[in-house]
Amino acid sequence: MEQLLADIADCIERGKMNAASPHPPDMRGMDGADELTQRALAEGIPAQRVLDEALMTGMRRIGERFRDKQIFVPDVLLAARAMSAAMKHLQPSFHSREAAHRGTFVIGTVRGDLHDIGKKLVSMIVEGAGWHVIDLGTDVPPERFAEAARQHPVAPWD
Ligand code: B12
Repeated sequence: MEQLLADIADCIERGKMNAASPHPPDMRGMDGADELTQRALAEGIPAQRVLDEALMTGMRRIGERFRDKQIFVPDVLLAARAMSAAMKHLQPSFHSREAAHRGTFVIGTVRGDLHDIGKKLVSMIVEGAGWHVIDLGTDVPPERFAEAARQHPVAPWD
């Protein structure tokens, strides 16, 4: 179990998305973050552990290496792709069983900013807690946030 989580973290760090992805060359043909995350969940490892101990570990390491100028933007992009491939398998585990929605939650990444992994993660968890999420995407100007708030006014009982 520990080894599988460590392997997923390595795949994120090295940008190994799935078995079909040719990058990195020394991992060609091996399973990637996509397959290993599915395997971890099938083996009964809780989604929260996969997230905390594998995916976030890989992203933290990538962040440190990027900060220390050991790697560059393309490497980070590959890691982000691997992270997204893994995250989609966690979504059902965070999904709410409640039928009633608590309200509407508008989210987006501010203008000039393209980072969206944290936003997707927050959206997934908020949605799982019973909110209807409107994701405005990335590089969103302030007017679009204001417009979305106008279109989805807070209900008097909220
Ligand atoms: C992946 C990444 C990228 C990818 C993004 C891919 C994508 N699709 O998102 C790419 C390669 C595109 C990228 C580009 C750049 N990046 Co970058 N990137 C990162 C990296 C390594 C990881 C970010 C990440 O996804 N973390 C994982 C997620 C899950 O964590 P998170 O974003 O922090 O989100 C959590 C919380 O913040 C919170 N949260 C997030 N959103 C919200 C919203 C709400 C409502 C709430 C309640 C909570 C919440 O919850 C999340 C879960 O815990 C970070 C370093 C780091 N360690 O953070 C740098 C980092 C953010 N990047 C940085 C920089 C400088 C850049 C570039 C300018 C680099 C360049 N020279 O071009 C460009 C900017 C492009 C742009 N215009 O936006 C800097 C930012 C410095 C700063 N403080 O301004 C960082 C910190 C790296 C560094 N140390 O220098 N990057």
